Amino acid sequence: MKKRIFSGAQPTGELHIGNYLGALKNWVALQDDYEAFYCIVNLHAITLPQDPATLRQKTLDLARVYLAAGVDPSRSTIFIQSDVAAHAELTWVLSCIARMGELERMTQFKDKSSKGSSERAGVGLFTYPVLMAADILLYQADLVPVGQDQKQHLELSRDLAVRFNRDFGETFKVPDPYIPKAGASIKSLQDPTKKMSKSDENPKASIFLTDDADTIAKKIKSAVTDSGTDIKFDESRPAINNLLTIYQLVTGKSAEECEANFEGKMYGQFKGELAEATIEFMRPFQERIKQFDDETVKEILRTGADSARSIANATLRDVYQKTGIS
Ligand code: ATP
Ligand code: LTN
Repeated sequence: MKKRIFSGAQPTGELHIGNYLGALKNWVALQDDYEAFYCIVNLHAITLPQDPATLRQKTLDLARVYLAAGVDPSRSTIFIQSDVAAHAELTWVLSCIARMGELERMTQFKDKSSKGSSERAGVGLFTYPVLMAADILLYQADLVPVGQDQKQHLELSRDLAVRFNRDFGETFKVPDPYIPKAGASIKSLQDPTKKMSKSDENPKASIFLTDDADTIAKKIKSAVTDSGTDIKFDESRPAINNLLTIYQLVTGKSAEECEANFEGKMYGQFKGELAEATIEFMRPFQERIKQFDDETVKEILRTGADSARSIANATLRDVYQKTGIS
């Protein structure tokens, strides 16, 4: 029996190369060895205000991104979170064993709830990580491939699984995170101390998956660099470190090969080669994304929801049984 993986992304904003290199790329690689579930987490999306028509469109667009990136619906299950009601139901049960204190410590909540004032923050934003735990635990996932920013949420999922198992008997698999060594936190091109983010108001900070060749080249050219001239992996020079990490991941070269390639070269030449390699890397994805029409995508999502539902409902039934809710 293959082990299971579960992951998801929110259908908000446009995906960037950080999402691709930190998450999607690994989703595609892992589907060879694991039984994979890839979810479009639209219930998470509404923890911040969304325009309904845009959300509906982005949900479909994100499924198209998964497919174009290489997630194969004949091997992996792709589905929309709200199509499987068990996600919301298990969230309620888990929220009854989660503690205020552990949710208050989540750094994403602190960042997204207008800096420190929880008075006006949505309750959904606060309980966001509990919904994420429900996503994962419903499928008895062994492994969860995510970027570094999700590590803390994953630890909470593990804690809730252990607590439930202790209180009600063995029910959930305790999932392990899968955080890639390189690419787990791609930084903003304009401020390498911040992660590249969909919600960055400066469009030059991120390379979006839909950017054309010219835009990619311009963004890389205007990326900030550090003082010094060496093009080497060096944590103390975060800008070059970030650009070199992108180069390494889009070319598939080893760290040593990357450094050797740029020995004695100037930043200008490095950026030129990085732009070229990034454009080449994105090209097949950008060709493929045009191939999936709405009807095909909807059909894949319907089939995906059907198979997800049968697994999720079995776990939920067990949970209700054990907690006396039946
Ligand atoms: P953003 O901050 O860009 O809105 P998010 O974490 O809210 O990102 P999702 O689309 O839900 O966005 O994330 C999908 C996946 O991409 C997650 O596994 C997340 O960890 C990963 N990810 C997000 N940003 C980066 C980044 N800069 N580098 C590497 N991985 C990232
Ligand atoms: N919070 C995640 C998205 C997400 C997720 C999940 C990832 C929701 N549920 C379950 C892995 C497993 C984010 O990246 N913003």
